Amino acid sequence: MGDTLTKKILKEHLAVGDYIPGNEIGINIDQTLTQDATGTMAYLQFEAMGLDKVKTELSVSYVDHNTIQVGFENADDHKYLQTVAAKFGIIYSKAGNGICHQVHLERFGKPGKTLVGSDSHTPTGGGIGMIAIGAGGLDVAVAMGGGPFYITCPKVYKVNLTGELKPWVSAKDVVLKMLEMFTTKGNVGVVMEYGGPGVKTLSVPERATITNMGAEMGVTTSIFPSDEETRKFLRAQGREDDWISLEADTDAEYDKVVELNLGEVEPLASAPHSPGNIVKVSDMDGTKIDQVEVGSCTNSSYKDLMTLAKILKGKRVHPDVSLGVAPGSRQVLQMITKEGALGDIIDAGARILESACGFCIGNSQSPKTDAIGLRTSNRNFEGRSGTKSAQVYLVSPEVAAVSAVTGKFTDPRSSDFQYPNVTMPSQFLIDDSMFIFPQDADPNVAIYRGPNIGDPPSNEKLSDSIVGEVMLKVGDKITTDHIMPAGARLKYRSNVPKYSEFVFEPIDTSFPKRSMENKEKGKHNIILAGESYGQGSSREHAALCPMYLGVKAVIAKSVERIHAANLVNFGIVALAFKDEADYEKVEAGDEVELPEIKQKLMDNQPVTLVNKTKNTELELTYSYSQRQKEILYEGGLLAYTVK
Ligand code: MIC
Ligand code: SF4
Repeated sequence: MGDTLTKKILKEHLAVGDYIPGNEIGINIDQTLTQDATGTMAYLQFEAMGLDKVKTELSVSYVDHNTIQVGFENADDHKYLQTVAAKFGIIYSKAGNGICHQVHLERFGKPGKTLVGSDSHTPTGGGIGMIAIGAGGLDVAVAMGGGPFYITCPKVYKVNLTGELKPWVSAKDVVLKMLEMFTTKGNVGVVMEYGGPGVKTLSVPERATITNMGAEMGVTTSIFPSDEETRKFLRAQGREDDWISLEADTDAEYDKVVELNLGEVEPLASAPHSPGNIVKVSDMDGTKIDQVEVGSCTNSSYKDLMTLAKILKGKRVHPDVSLGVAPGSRQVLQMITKEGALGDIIDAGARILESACGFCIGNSQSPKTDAIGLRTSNRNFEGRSGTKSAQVYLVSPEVAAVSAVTGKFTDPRSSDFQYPNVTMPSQFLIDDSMFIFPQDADPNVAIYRGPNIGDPPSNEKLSDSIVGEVMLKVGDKITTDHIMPAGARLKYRSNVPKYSEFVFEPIDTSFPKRSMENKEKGKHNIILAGESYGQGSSREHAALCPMYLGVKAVIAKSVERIHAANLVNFGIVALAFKDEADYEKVEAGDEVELPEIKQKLMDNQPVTLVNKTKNTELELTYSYSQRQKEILYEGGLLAYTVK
């Protein structure tokens, strides 16, 4: 029996454990990436490890999230990141150079390599044949220090692509179709491996759109083979030497095979408020819209923006619509500028935004109250746009562009617009002048620390028993945007005490104060949740800030992969109900105890939840590796790593 593509790469990088799906394995990491919003904490933690240099083949620090710079905080963070990069031998990508995933694909992604990034959309690199995985900043810090990165050895699903996309249907619709089939939950521990004759019909940036939004399914990552199309892309980026041919063996065995005929995909949209709420664009046809935003790491490539420009050429954005356009990278912006396409976009009445995350993370372009907005990004969680009542639909650049002109949701197939045929360039414009390459690590660089940069908070060791109160009970699919909002609050990422004032802000603004009061009384805080807790981003602050507020345990029906790892990393125990119906038997405000939890973990015994308010006892389960338990005993990964 042959190997899947995933197995080939993982086996070559295996550092700890046996390749048995479901087992914990440690893999060697070739490349890392960070972005500024998660990066400051990752580098503070890297500094705390006391190493003099990163140990990876390549590490890049991107500045793309917090580029608004209202107040000193963002700029302080950027300077900190720049000096840390110089000191430890990391490439620094300045603000304005573009969104980490798009830029990484263009300039550094290499087939066959492993990449771990402190951002959940790191799997974008799967479009170029990498095993690229999103993680919390602390895991990335450990990988930069040369430590293995731990994952559950994945199950591998094959998505057999056949046929070819019809005009007006794009890669975005393919991944929306995947989301319709697989939904946003229940895919933990899976890698989606694309194969079949349809692969060659998709360019690398189109493949990257698909692997990017695989993150919304909760999979470990998604990957495409590296073929002649990959070679063409790398050649056009002046990097043909980085190409290798890589594909699954023809007799590889998969845990599941699904068929997807590209020719049968039609324009789709994610309806509010989940990327998994898939509707047909044709069913939405005619709905009036207020805002259109084109950009984000999902859809901001040269091809995406040329498509937009061709559709807009000679047309006007509808008077009731605000169209914002954020090119994914400086390379894209330079190319559409030199080719005159930017002029067509401006002539049509678009607002040109910085090459950064911007609207996608809700730090700008918040729509009006009750607005209906179309966005080419990947997440439409309630309130993520900055406007709680806004109804955000996720669509392809084609649907976005046509609808911006008509002023209503429009299925482009039934419109009068001419289909824009965009060909991939044989040569991209290469100008790496907004990277700062450290020729070598310079131990003499002084690290700049503005007042926004605090120390990473520490935790105490796991106590023998957890005794406290259920501070909050939440339902299913709570995202990290609910736990730790970004948008306007993003600028406090480097200041944990301040950022902690906003934990669970969209759900219960009293949570931080109540939790802190309890903590000061010496009580432990416990969170109760439904299914798929911690969906979405990799932000470790969703574990770190609750830790700061004295949260010791999360009891949930299920927890998503990256968040589950972050909880371990910050010494918060995650437990599940043996019987899911028991979720109903515990309420916020209940006084509870997890007696002798430490000993129970050591002995592999089930944990009991003693509910003193209701006078009941419930059984809880967990599945931790020995390594994870030891991290929990130490109170988190940093303490475990430096001990
Ligand atoms: C996101 O899209 O939610 C983010 C902002 O990129 C996050 C990272 C963060 O919170 O800084 C992610 O996807 O991991
Ligand atoms: Fe940035 Fe949005 Fe991509 Fe997150 S999803 S990395 S905020 S563009």
